[in-house]
Amino acid sequence: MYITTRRAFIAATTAIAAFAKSDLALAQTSDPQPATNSRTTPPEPPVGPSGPFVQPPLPFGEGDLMPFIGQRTVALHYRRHHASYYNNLNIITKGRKYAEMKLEQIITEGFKDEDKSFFNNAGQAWNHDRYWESLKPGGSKVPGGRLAQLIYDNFGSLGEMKTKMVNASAGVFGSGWTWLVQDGARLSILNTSGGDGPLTSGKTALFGIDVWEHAYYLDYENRRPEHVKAILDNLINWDVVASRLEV
Ligand code: MN3
Repeated sequence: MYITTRRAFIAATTAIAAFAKSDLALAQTSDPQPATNSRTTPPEPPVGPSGPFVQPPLPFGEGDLMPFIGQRTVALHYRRHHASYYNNLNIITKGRKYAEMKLEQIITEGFKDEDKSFFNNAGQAWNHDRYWESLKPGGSKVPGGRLAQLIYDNFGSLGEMKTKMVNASAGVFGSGWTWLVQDGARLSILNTSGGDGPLTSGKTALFGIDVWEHAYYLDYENRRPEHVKAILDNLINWDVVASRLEV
């Protein structure tokens, strides 16, 4: 009994020491950022080759989507998750045919070849590029022009479209995305799994909401629909969404 307890004690103290050490390392490698909450801003991800794939800059400050998406969520999401897909791509495409391709081409070629690591990393790089672009602090209120008309024709109202999208997002099992897509005069909601997106089904992606847990867990815990609704009501850049409509 004594040995078991002592072993457990040693295991526990070793784990605590290792955790404290990694926490210290995290704090020491962090770059200075304006503090918008009490947690330390995460360090940059490990750097692979710097090209040929380059992660686009965020179109807003990391704290600008508050209170709907927290500063730490955006920092982790952009600097760790999104950056890692670019980093991985630069590593795995070295010397391969994929190094010469655009992201869209890697997604369609990688899908055909069932080359999942290329497909997933290019897919996630592309999905996130478009995700950040379609968000705007304060949103742009409501869609106008042809986009508004198409939403009306296909869903009856903007409110109904949002409700359908929130409900659909709850049905993504595990990690994935919920999209508003266009196919001619038809708009619809599409769920995709993992790093997949609308390109593989030939649909035009108007915008997608990331429903991987890393996108919302720090702010909303497991309340995914609440997060999706907050984005739809407050952060969508409808002007960017309208600019993606195919004629
Ligand atoms: Mn993500």
